[in-house]
Amino acid sequence: MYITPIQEIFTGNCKDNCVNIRGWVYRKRTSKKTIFLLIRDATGIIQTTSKKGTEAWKEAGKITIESSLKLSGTVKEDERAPGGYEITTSKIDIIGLSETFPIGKDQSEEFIRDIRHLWLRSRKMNLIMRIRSEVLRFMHTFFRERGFIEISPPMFITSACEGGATLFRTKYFDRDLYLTQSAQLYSEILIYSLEKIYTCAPSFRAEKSRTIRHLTEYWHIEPEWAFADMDDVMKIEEELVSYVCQETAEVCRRELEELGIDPKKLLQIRPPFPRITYKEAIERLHRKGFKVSWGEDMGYDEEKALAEDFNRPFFVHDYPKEIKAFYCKTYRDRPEIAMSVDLLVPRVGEITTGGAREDDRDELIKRIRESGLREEDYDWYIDMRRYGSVPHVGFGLGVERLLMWMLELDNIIDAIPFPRSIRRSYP
Ligand code: NSS
Repeated sequence: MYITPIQEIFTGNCKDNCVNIRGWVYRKRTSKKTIFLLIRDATGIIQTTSKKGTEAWKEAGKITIESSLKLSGTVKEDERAPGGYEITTSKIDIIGLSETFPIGKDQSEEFIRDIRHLWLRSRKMNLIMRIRSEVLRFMHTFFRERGFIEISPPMFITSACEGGATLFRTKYFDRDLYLTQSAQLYSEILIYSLEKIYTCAPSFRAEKSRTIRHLTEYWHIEPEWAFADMDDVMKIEEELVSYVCQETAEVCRRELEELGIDPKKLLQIRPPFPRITYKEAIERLHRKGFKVSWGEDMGYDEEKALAEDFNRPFFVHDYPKEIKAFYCKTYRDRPEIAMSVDLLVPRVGEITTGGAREDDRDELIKRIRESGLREEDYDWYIDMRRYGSVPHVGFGLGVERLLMWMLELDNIIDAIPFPRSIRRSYP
């Protein structure tokens, strides 16, 4: 028996046909002569009517919100129905009757977080998860079309990439290891063989504060490639973000509109993105009344305030080396400046960090020592620089941060099915 996906009915191709659909009861309303069931499947929601006196009416009477069912009937065009089509029901087979579904009018944030396993059925989460899947696909396509090879990095690691403060330590047989914060150091190994690689994997950060843009487990897209410079990093980043926005606006138009997002907003995202130096960023912030001084890192408030000047994605580059990681290359004529670049977007702030990697062994050792790290923890990383070192670059993009911006989400937790934070690791 062919099961028609609900979305297919709205194409108009099923008009006056008998169809079978399968799904869950989304809403139920009873009038004197008709029971209206809104049925949802993975693809959409359709209204069905069961007339008094029929077999279908009896079953429709018994059925409860969120029960699963198979339903057969005839597709009718009807202006009054949501989406312009409804099904006149001839038969209902209840598959699994639902107890009283706890998500009704009470949709307070705390409650919804407690019952994530049920909230993921909501229309909002259905749409976000669909778009998330497509966004990931677009990113894979983008890199593959440019000759980048996907590699799978380890999750258990021996030393920090992004500082000890956010490392998760974990028992590993008779010793301790850490959960990865970034694939970067391992990706750098692979460029000596494959030249252009990327990873799509989780990263873990022991973020102790709860914010709207931090998770303890997030998905990280990280390309790394050889024979490239800072300009190449910014070019690829703006092309990637623009490509993902364009494709999403085209392919996910229906989902975006249902979420209340105008696809035109994403279509406007095109390269080149404005570029300002860290120095200029600090000057702009001073003019806005911020007290941040040269050498200090920018926080969320500063990033948001800067973003108001642009109202679109923009780069901040050339940071003081003290506030950037040990692996950042510095300018030979300006050793206090790191070749590091962040991509910032309105409302969310930083969505990527990247730049050039120190490729000189002696300079790298100096930077490791200056950063208060132990050389022996980075033996293999330093060792690579002895054998045909090359200028190379890379960056890391937080998938949930990107989605948070694109989909205008209030909180990063809605960009991932099972968000982890200091307080939440359930379900
Ligand atoms: O720490 S980063 O700024 N940089 C790195 O990890 C580099 N090793 C990446 C690289 O060059 N290959 O993190 C990169 C991005 C950052 O811009 C955010 O978009 C995202 O990762 N990020 C996060 N997203 C969600 N939650 C948390 N806690 C988080 N931390 C970073």
